[in-house]
Amino acid sequence: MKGLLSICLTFGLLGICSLTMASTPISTDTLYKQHCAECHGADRLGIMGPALLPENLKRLRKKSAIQVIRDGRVATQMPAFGDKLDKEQIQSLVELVYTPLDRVPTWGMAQIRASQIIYHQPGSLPDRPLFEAAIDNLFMVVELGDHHATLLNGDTFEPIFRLPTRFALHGGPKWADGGRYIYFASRDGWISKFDVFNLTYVAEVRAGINSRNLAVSHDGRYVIVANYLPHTLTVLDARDLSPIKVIEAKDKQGNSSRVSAVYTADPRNSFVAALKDIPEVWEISYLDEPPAGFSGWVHDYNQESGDARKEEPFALRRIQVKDYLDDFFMTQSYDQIIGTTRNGSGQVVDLDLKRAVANVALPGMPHLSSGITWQYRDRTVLATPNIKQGQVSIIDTKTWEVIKQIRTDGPGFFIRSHEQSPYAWVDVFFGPHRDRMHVINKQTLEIVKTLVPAPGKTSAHVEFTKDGRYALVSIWDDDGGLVIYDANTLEEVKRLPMKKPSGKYNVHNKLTRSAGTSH
Ligand code: DHE
Repeated sequence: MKGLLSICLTFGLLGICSLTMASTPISTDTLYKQHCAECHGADRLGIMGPALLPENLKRLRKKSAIQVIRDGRVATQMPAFGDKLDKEQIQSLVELVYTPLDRVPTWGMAQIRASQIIYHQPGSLPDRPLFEAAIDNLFMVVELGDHHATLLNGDTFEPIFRLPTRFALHGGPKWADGGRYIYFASRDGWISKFDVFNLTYVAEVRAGINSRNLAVSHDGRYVIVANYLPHTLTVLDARDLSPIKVIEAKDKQGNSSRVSAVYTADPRNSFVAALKDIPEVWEISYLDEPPAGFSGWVHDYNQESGDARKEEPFALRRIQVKDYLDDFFMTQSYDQIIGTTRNGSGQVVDLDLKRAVANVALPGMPHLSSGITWQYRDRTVLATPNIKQGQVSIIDTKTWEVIKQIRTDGPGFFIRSHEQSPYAWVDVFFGPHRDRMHVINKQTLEIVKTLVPAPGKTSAHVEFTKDGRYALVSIWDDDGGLVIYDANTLEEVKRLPMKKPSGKYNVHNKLTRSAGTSH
């Protein structure tokens, strides 16, 4: 283009040339490289953004895909391109992403195993921490700005160690073994196990090409990873991340699905996973002897023989649900899940009864793991913000009635509290007031204070210290940080500079399954 411009200038043909330049179509491949590849990958297999392949876009009609490119996608990092791309260019990109790849790379047991890196064999490192701090009040803070994480002393608020992470971590890292280890997951499928005592990674493996999240069984034996690409769940040996099993996410007819998310249901000794393209929830037992009602091996295979084997762990129960589940929370007793879909409907699914037992009115979609519960008068309520509308829904977990909608200054991602705190904190992640943080009184269900921790910068995601006395807020900016508040007086106590800190995770609150945070 530059060459053409200089010829035009040289020969004084600007009128003709500008016409030529304006009408020179930019190829779809170039458009994709310019606007999409950085997040979705040059190969369309996903990096920070999801994989853009027909098999992963089954639920998105082309008309909606055009809208997403033009206007952006609410509650994701997908921006609007309406001011950069014209109608034809958007249409051509849509055609591209619905075109199958010549070859979607296989990511099965062999590839996963080949990707495994063991830095330290299990049991080879000392069992005493290299630093002085109460282990159960440590925080891990994920800093998205430069792909690092900071291990923070939760008593002194002094950073202990800053570690590089894989590119674009997402979702909560999971603590294990009383805080000795923590497992991270990146959007491009890497799972990393970090030894907190020795301040070093011990193992890594790529469990998927485009992954959602990970869960660790409460007995500390297994890590499971939910994948968008391929359509699988990967089970790993928690000791060194060796792959144990790849479970294909398929219904009985053989239709495959992305996996929305997977969590551990500790009291049930099982993992619970929601499928995104099949209206089923799966409960996967991690007991050696699967309990009654579980069967498996319809679509999974064993690493050695390639055959299904009944006697292995990870037997499966399929629960049919009324609609696809994009997100879900579990109740504190882990017997019911509250599933939501992008179109805004909510359903309560009873894991024992194996069916949906109630509908919940949730306008828009809450972000996964955003909900918390507390005791309100004689009942337990569930509270969740909404990534489409500026409101927090307070729901009675017995009747599943919405007892209050608290209006906020904009849609929010996370609400957090602590058993010892009278307040719940909710962010305003989107819109002109994204620098605000509302504090809600848990007994009056009113906003009692709106904080602005850093004017003009998004403040989001709160986590409490072990005793609930302090609340840590992220300033979601490359030049951001943590602001620590006294959780009772709501006065600022300390500020720590960090690079776009996203979530932060306290050992005690996570491992004791505090009702004020996600698990
Ligand atoms: Fe998240 C948790 C899905 C967008 C930051 N997010 C989760 C989890 C899921 C999920 C499945 C639970 C994982 C876990 O902890 O085990 N997130 C989704 C989406 O579907 C959505 C809406 C679209 C997408 O991009 O995939 C989405 N999430 C975002 C963001 O845009 C955020 C704000 C920035 C980012 O990192 O991409 C974001 N998500 C987070 C964070 C958690 C999370 C910080 C962990 C919260 C916690 O306290 O546990």
